[in-house]
Amino acid sequence: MNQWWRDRVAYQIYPRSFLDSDGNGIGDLRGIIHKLPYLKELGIGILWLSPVYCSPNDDNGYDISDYRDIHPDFGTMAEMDKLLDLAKKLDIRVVMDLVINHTSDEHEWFKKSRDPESPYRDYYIWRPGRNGRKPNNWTSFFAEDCWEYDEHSGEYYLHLFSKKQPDLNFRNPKVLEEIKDIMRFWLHKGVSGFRCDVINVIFKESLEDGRKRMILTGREHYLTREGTHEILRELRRDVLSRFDCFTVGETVMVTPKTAFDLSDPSRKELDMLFSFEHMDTDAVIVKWFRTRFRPKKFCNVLCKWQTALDWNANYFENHDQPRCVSRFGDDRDYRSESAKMLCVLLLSLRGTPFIYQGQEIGMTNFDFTSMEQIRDVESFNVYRLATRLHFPKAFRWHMIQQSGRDNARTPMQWSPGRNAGFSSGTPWIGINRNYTDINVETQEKNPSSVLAFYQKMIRLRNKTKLLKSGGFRCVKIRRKLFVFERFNESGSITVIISFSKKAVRFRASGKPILSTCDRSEYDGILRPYEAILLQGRVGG
Ligand code: TEU
Repeated sequence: MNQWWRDRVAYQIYPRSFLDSDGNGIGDLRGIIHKLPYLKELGIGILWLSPVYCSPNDDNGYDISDYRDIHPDFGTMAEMDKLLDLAKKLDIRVVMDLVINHTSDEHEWFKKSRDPESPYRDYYIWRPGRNGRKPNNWTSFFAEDCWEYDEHSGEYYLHLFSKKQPDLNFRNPKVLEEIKDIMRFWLHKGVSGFRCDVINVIFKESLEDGRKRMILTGREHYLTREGTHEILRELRRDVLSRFDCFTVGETVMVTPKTAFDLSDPSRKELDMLFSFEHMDTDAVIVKWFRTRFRPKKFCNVLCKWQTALDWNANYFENHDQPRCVSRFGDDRDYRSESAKMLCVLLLSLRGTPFIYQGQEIGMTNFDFTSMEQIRDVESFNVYRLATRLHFPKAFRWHMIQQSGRDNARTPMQWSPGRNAGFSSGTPWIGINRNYTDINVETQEKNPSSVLAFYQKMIRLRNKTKLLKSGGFRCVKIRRKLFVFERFNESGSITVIISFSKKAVRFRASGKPILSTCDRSEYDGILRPYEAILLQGRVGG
């Protein structure tokens, strides 16, 4: 089957914060429909929607209570059908978020499973306590316990995420059949694939105690186990292979080896995956303990993955990560320059590039000043744990400021007008006050804006076979300089990236194809945060 997903640029929408059409302060489907032409103009070919299903929103939709219906805050199924129809007309392929490691505790299945006699009991992982304690010593992704006691049924249930996100039991074949039906429901509606949420933890090989760890005690019993591979192959065989679609897995803690086993075409499991190693280079042990960003370390990891896998899903930010211009660039003195540099880097790598909403205008981390402005369950749990551990208040807030997921969840900044053009009502979360300077409307009028550059770079990538399917070769990595080559039988392009706020010397010949500084010649000196694509190999 034609791997069309390798030729397109993908864009992720976090619907809650994208565009509110009815003034309830929450983004919705009609807002997305209204902006599909904007995405077409940007050059987008794949659109990934974070969950829009029914949900009590304990984890902003990643806790699903009905996989086959749209949350009223987002709109109706008729509007979803309209979105799919218009996207198809614009040749934008829509991908849904498939969150199957867990459901909401308000899903019908879970409510029924609380009755020990129910046929749904075995849809989840229920266990009695052990000598008055929890069934094992595992810890959760959200800095809390991962067993919740249910008075009604006298047992504990497993939740690797929040206690309102009970884990499904994939040892039960009925669960897998339910998931297949949900996938068929959306594929028959015309979606072109799925982003598979934490897909490599779904099969729990054992519920034995884990080796005590700082992070995720117990993970050796569920991280990328053979049972997960078997499930992925079965989903591909029984469902996905019958549709023109693809899957991209969100796969935590994968290595190049385990990533290969999950995503190499020969394995017939996932078509590609989001790895995390490059997103962990500026942290110690866990993302909450940030260290200084080191471009050399970051680029070495990028090179490692570019050569380890035949195909990567490349990303620098998403709804769980801080804004890349704040993290990997310089959002104070060189915001525009470093945002454009990161655009060239992301769109020149081999693999499908994923852009997150707002990244194309250089949106920055939030300017919040207190926990009252925070909305994310993960941040609340981490702040509570840090308080219990007597971390100083200033450090607790610093952790949230640097690493909290709400950095990426403030509303999309459409205009310098009221509420950044996001909503006529009160937004569900605060808007960054820099919206008066950083917004789509202002940048659409400026040919030197970050948005204008993203359009140029995406257009270049969409028409350049070499950038889409060419090979990758690392040429040079220095403390703040990254040079690599893309090549195929017809030629090569040298990509030169500076992470420095100073001028950097790097001798190379070749005609500039595109530069973040609009150059027609390259004189061997890179300006601050300049990125440039040169025709040909380094040194001619
Ligand atoms: O995220 C998986 C996950 O581990 C996240 O906690 C993420 O890795 C971490 O926050 C790193 O910043 C997925 C979804 O992307 C996330 O939004 C959900 O909260 C989570 O699964 C549960 O569904």
